[in-house]
Amino acid sequence: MEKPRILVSRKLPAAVEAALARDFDVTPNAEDVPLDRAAFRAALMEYDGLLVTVTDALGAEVFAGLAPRCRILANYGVGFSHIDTGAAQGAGIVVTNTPDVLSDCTADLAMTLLMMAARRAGEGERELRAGRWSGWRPTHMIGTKVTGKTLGIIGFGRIGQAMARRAHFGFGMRVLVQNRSVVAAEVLAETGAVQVDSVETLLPECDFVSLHCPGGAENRHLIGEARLAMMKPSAILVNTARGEVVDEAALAAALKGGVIAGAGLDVFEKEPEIHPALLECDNAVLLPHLGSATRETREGMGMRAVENLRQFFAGEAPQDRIV
Ligand code: 8YV
Repeated sequence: MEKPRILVSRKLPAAVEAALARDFDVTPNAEDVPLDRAAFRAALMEYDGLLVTVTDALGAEVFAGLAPRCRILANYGVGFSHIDTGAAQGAGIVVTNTPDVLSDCTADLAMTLLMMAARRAGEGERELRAGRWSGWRPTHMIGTKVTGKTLGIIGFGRIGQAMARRAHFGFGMRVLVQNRSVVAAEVLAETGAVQVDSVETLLPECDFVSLHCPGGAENRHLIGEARLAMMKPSAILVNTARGEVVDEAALAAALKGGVIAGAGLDVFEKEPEIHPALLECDNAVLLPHLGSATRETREGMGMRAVENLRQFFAGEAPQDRIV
């Protein structure tokens, strides 16, 4: 039997490309340049499956009017707001993602951003590298203590829960969570968290707020001018979820105007473009979407995507099917 034809949209870790090649007729992306809309439309007609990433804009227009050969989009990543899953489903295409394997590393990075913003690590490194450090002094670059403070977590899925464990058991933090559904009592007990009824209840209580909800239209600009104003002037906002969850223009204005004290961002509204006003904020720590960027996790994500493809083409239900 012929192997299914799979197009891989970006260069993947070598171990993942080797695993894919065992079971599939793979077309890799050796140049590692993102495909455009026309290339995706052509690929949908030529391949049995596509392995895609967050840099692939797969909106409804990509699927419009096609009767594709492609039957599965295996997304390399847990977030899938770059895919119009309804349009994919309408074209007869199954969509899968890669949960679990990236929860620890993404939560580690959220904690990294929280610590960097609290302790002004980005500012300090910039000062030192620029040759501007004049030496130790009692009042130099004073940050804020993390241990024992209150952390608010918006979105309490696997990554939010991993963040809560780190904050509560590692840093003795009080953890409040807001989630669209009721979180089971045993999950709250195991993560040291307390659920509150709304974002509005959570924000004024917290010294740090970390976003772990999905992106997409439903959460677009969940944090904007009005909700930033509900936070403490000393508070720090962390976003490792999706850029669109935060109104970047409003955030930059809040950081400049002292409405909140700092921010740590790993995701942006128009990646890889960064809002120019954010670049002017010394109290913002900005990272280039590194949440899952460890060797272990990137390989784990790849193996999980390969497993979804294998299951699908073996006629089984892929374990991480979204639609
Ligand atoms: C991935 C992410 O690297 O999994 C996600 O949702 O944001 C990242 O960790 C990215 O999505 C790769 O496609």
